[in-house]
Amino acid sequence: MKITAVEAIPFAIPYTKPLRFASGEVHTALHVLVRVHSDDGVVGVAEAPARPFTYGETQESIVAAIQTLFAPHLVGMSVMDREAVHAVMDRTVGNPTAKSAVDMAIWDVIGKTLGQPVTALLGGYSDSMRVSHMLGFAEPAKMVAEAERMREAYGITTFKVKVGRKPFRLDVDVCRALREELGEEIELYIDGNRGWTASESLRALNAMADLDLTLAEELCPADDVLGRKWLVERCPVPFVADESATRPGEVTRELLNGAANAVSIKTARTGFSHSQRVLFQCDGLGAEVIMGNQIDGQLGTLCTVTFGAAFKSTTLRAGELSNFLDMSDDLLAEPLEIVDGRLAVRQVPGIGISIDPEKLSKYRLDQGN
Ligand code: MUC
Ligand code: MG
Repeated sequence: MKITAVEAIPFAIPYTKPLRFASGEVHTALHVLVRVHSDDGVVGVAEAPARPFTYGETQESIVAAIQTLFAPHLVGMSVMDREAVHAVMDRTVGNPTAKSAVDMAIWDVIGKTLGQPVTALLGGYSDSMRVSHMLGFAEPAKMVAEAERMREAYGITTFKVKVGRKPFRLDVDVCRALREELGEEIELYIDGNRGWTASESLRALNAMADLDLTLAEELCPADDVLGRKWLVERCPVPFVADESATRPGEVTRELLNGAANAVSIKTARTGFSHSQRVLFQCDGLGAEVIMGNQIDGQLGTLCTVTFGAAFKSTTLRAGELSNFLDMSDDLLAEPLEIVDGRLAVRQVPGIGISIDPEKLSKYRLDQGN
């Protein structure tokens, strides 16, 4: 079970509908496919999405970190020695998606080697999760139309609305239009990606008091320390830390400082190993969790549901598992399917990622394509 090679393959797949939000926008999935090979001939697979606006990582920096900083030390280590693998990678600060893809690819090797689904090794709680769809910035009528299409085509009834533009009237109007057009049955929550100030956030929350929002995520920057604490004390629903709580230490700090009382878990940035730490911290402290989306492709989404379905507390809320639907294509040989608003885990050894070789050669960027 020794690691013999770690590959980092950059690829680019355009979005048919770019996702826009307060801290950036994504037009092309510039991701890195990570493959960990073991001496038993097993190959584990995962992907790292470059999110420069959130973590400062680019596609090039992810490839470089894996190839030059991590791989030379990982080759020769056992895939079972996950803590030792992390100790090696954590000598380097940052690079969360690069580290997480390596972590998840290693879990994939373990699952395939043992003949067990990774979701079962992690916790085995459920076989699927309810899906929440993120609605990126657009004109209010377009955001309503997208939500209607998602409900119609996939049975999705939970929506995370990107806010953080102008609270009055744009963001508030979008949420109101969604509630009025889609009715009482849908669940709505908001994510500001730090776009509002603390006082704007509270005004907007008050203006939406009748809309039955269920969560508020990163409405203002966590670095506005006093303003953020003031807001969280007054927020009528759980306040979710996303980009302010990207690793276990930050999660503890944000929760104990009163800067949040719920946490978004993203396997793209904490893999499976550190997502466990984040989840168990939250469980122990009594903070709610939600499985978030790092604008993942199908590989990343499969990793999210693999983790999210494995535990009770991650299945209490719908996971953000549908934005791959806006990509023009993907690398998976068997595409993911959302049916009746749910996404199933794959009950096969490993994570269940099988790469279509033709698609990989079409989209990879490292072979003169
Ligand atoms: C989200 O929940 O914020 C957008 C930026 C990012 O870091 O993740 C996405 C979705
Ligand atoms: Mg967020």
